[in-house]
Amino acid sequence: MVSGEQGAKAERMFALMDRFLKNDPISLQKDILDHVEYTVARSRFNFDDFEAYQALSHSVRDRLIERWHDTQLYFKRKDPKRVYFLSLEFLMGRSLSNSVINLGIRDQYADALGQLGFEYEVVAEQEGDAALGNGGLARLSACQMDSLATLDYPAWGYGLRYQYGLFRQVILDGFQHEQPDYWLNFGNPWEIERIHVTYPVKFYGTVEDETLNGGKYKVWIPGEMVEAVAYDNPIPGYGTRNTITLRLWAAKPSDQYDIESYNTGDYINAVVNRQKAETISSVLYPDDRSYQGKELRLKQQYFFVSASVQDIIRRFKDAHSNFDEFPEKVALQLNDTHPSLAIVEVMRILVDEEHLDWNRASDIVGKIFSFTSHTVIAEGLEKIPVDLLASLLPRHLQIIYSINFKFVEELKKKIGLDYNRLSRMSIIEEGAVKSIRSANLSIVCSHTVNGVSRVHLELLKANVFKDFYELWPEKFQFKTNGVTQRRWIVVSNPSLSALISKWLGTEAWIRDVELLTGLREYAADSFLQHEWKMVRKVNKMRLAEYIEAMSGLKVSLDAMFDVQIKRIHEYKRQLLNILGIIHRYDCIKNMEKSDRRKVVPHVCIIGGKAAPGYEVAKKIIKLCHAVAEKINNDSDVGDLLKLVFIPDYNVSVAELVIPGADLSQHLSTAGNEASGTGSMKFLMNGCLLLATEDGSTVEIIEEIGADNMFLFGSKVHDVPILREKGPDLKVNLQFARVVRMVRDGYFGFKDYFKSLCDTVEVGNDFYLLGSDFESYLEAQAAADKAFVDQEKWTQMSILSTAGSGRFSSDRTIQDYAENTWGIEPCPCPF
Ligand code: T68
Repeated sequence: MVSGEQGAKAERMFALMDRFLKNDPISLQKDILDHVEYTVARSRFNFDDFEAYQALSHSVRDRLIERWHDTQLYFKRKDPKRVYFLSLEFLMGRSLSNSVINLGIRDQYADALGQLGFEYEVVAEQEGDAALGNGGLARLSACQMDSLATLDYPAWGYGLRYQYGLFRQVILDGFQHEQPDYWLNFGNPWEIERIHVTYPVKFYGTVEDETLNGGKYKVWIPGEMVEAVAYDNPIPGYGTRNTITLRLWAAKPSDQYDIESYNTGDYINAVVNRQKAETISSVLYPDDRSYQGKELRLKQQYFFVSASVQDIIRRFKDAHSNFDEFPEKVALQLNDTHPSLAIVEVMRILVDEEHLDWNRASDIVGKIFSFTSHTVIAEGLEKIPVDLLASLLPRHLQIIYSINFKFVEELKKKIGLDYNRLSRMSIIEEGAVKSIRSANLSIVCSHTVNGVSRVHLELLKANVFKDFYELWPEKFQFKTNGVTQRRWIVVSNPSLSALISKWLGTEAWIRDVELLTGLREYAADSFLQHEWKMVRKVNKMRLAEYIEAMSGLKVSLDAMFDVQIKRIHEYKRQLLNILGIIHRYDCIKNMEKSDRRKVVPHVCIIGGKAAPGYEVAKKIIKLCHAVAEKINNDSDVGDLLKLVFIPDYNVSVAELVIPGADLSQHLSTAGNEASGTGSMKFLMNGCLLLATEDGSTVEIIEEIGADNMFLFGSKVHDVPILREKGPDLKVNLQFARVVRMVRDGYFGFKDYFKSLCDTVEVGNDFYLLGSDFESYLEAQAAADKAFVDQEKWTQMSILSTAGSGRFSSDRTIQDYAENTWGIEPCPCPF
């Protein structure tokens, strides 16, 4: 109820406000100049591109905040069931262009800047990437946030605000070096620091018993306390007022603790120690497939889930007093096992702090959590050493033991005393290092377990989660990944976007991407083909300019731009690509000069980061440079073959490279890539795929048709058989020859590459490069043949875009919302 005085105050405030910020050219120009003067503190008569970016982004931020406030207020009023998406990684990339497109004011801003003498593209280029993640998993989280906002779902993202994002890759003499990414150096206009939204997070200490009102409870007396401070990043939806929150937590020293140490007289050391709290959110772990059992990593995981869970429970309690309603209001999504301690934290708060009895708490937990796995291999599953947990989170270890005890007791009733199976399914792994199996904890306590493609789910059911699948088949589902067409077509490829809208006669596909299928009927239309080719050519030109600026290498636009960009991994087989390039080079060298005219020229582009401790991956990067050095300087070859390594691959580099690619390669050994999302971005941009039948590619084939792709290699079910069969005596001679060239030092660094060559020798070739080589070369030849017929190629390119609609994160998110989280859209009215 608003009192008379409050009402009058509200009236006054309203009168003072201009209601909504205006988007006409003069208002925007004034706004930008005001920010130049008052926010950036530069003269409005003298500011550079970077300062223009700062002012522009603050002006956009103001508009985001308006919508964000309205959305949050509306959610509060409506109190719908919300989904909370917990992820240790978000790879957001740049925010400016995405925001102005989603707000529908890109052109207005471009005009306003133009009037002030600045070029929008140049100004937008000033922004650095927010790289708070490693690879596919992290970029998927970012795409899903965009879809959650666009589809009006009442959602929150929760993560960590690392001060250092994913390392910058610098190449010196062909070797990868890592440099810290202190991304907050120049400020970050896309976040809002919420100094009053803080939670204490406890670590170490002891657990004691307490009796209260006749009940017996556990009390955790912490040995260390850290403060979690919220940083909110507004995420605007497209074509809607809804703007949701990505809340990232930063660690700060806590004021509630340590009074004692100040009294010891060692003031300086006490302050220095206090400051150490900040290390928790200081740096992102750069490994994307392995766990290391490190204390800092565990601290990060717990820190972020504890703050998030406290925040979620606080929000629930603001409007409700009975926890039985919790599952009607809250869905918690675990993005891989990294946030799995959230399960234990909810149990701890419900039982120890809210004093619910165990069964009731456990029933609530079982209804709210869902878990998505992103891995296929058993070695990729996270394990937390029990000793580490016992010291860092003593109460959580007790809770896990209790969960496990009850689970195993139930299990015995169902499966009897099959000790092998019981021990495989136990949350606790007994062994040299006794550990908690995070995946088992997540499966036992979630109502749904999702895979990220159909093949992935099949693999989970057959291998790593087999025992659980047999116990609870209904828990297991899959939601094939998708990517957002807003960023991956509209932002990164504006001319293709305009062309699509022109031919479809509508921009509705930006929200309803299935409409892209409408392009199919024009795929053979020569006018569309002509325009399509022009757009692609301009994008290739942009990429060629980038390559030249970066490496000095001039590349021919008539060549096929043949791209493989992704994290460097043995299973992703960049080595297969490089060996294929060596083969191509070798063929050209050994050809009659007159035959060279028939060769389809290739510009091979490889980019990606290797985890700092991953030696084999680093050698692959060096080999790529060594081969490039030889080929690019060989006058026999000229424009027929060039090899470029694009350093420091990240989201904004991808936005530039993908629209300019003719062919993109996805070479994982079948059964190793849970889904793969890069291929979807290429597809949307009309790039043809050369791929193994792995992960989501199997579903892509269904949409695009195998005829419009270049498929090769062993299939998922062949791989175990091939591995079992052992060394193939009929080694492919061409393969043996190219490996031998590397081994013999044809590209230099003979000793250095020896161990890399060993990884693909007969009997040692775990990722089956040798077995797949012949069929890889055939697929390459098929791609070359298709490229010669540009009309046909363009038709295939149009059909690729037309068939890409199923791979939008909008579809994935809608499926999650309806079938996993049970939430509904909550569109904020204008
Ligand atoms: C990727 N996983 C999958 N993991 O490899 C890819 N892991 O097939 C899939 O498309 C994508 O997830 C989205 O589902 C990752 O990216 C990690 O980044 C990671 C990070 C830390 C620890 C383990």
